[in-house]
Amino acid sequence: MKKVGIVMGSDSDLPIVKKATDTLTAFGVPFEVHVYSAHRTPVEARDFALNARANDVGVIIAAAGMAAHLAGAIAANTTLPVIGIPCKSTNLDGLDALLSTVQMPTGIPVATVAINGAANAALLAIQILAVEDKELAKKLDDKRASDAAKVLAKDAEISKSL
Ligand code: RP5
Repeated sequence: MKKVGIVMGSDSDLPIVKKATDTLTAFGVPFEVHVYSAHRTPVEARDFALNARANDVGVIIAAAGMAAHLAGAIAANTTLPVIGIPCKSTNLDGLDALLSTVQMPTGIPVATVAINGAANAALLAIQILAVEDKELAKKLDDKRASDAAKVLAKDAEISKSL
């Protein structure tokens, strides 16, 4: 199976990114994690993107806050699918990162998840890998079924109590 390559702009993003690594671990999907910044370490971020396909990466997740150029900068240097996680920071509640991640110019797409949406970023990465992997697709179906069962259990509980 191909790996998911995860890049975050700062180690301060790790508490958010952890939800992605936990999700990938739960699905048994291999990943590698790096701290590379589009602004502070542009050369390393670029090299990671340029070499990702050769390094057996199938999908990239890029997480960054503030003027979060990271996912776009990575996407500029690879044709692997790139999923951007806009991270919430103190001043603008993540709106800054959301807009700079989602508003990519035509030709360089970034699949942007919600602010701090790291679990969904991992699930989307898994869904991309599952296009060619029936076993992984089955795990996704099982998770959907188990999530639905939890909601229906809550529905039954609430209906009974009110
Ligand atoms: C971004 O700036 C990082 O992704 C992080 O979300 C934000 C702040 O970084 P630190 O100053 O905490 O290292 O590049």
